[in-house]
Amino acid sequence: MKNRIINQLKKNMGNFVSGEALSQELGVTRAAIWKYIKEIKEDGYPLEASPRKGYRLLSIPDILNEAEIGEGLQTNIIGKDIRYFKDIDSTNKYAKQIALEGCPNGTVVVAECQTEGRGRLGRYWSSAASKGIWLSVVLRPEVLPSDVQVITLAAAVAVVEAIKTATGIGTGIKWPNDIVLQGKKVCGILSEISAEVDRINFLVLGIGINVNQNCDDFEESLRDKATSLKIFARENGIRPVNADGEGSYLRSVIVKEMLRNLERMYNDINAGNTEEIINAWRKYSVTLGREVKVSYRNREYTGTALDITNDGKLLVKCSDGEMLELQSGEVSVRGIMGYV
Ligand code: BT5
Repeated sequence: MKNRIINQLKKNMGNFVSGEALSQELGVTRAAIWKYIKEIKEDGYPLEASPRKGYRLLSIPDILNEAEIGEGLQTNIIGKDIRYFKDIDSTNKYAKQIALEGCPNGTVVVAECQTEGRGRLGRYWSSAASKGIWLSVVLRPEVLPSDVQVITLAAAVAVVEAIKTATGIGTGIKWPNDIVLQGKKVCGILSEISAEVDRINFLVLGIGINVNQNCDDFEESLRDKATSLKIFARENGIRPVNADGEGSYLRSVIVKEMLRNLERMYNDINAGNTEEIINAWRKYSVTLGREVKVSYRNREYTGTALDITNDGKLLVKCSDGEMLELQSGEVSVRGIMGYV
């Protein structure tokens, strides 16, 4: 009901809608409308209330709730069920919990703020309130556990393409799945899997995108390695599209694009078509063709990143001629010339 009221207010943006009209249109009492309006205000919608004229929505806020993401979302599986939180410890943690309880394939968990956002290997993920996209998708893919890496690569491609479409900004992928802008990280992806030997129970794709942070929204230790779309646009004189007058991007536009891209690729992967995804990944990669340093099984190697395999492994030709085939998780790869 709340979403229906929000939609009515949006349809009449800038104009008053009376409580009477809302209650008649939606078939609930005036008292119920009043209760929902109070909640909608608390959710952050800028509403003006006039005792005689009713309620007026002044602008569309940058909120990632079901009403904003769900409206015009062009998917059939991903995001049909959206769980929205103002605060949560970690969207991945919650997503794993509901996946175990049997939530539908494609359920999206999204939060304005994470108090315990996590990176890979238990590392910390900075998740400033309402400045970024902190989101997890529960998937139940019909592929073997050994093929799961391709889904993580697909998520990176989905993010790069969504950012490009929504903002015009071109980003690059650092293997396996960091999204970077001028050598700084703008997005990280954490995929966690529950599987048996020959079957995936579920996969949680956790995606963190820095959208509207200013420099001082990042902890000091991150300022030289993290950036946001807003900082990048400002530093490069880019006129923001899908943004407010302050240059803050509407995060829901990026989310919708990303979920749509992800679903397209998810369907391809289930149908066994991964070639296009791998090729797109190659196109956006900032790792391939570069000199890299690799820490692998307690040894350091220097070499050139040649390619990725069809199941997402990175091929590195070491300076002594040895070839390495690297699976994410077991290695750390650093560019020799900067952060690739
Ligand atoms: C990642 O890990 O890059 C995966 C991050 C995934 C975050 C999402 S948000 C929604 C979902 N819920 C979660 O709890 N997590 C996921 P990793 O490659 O290990 O990178 C972590 C490192 O990136 C840290 O050690 C910092 O150095 C750096 N870092 C932390 N916060 C950052 C940020 N906001 N932007 C850029 N770099 C950051």
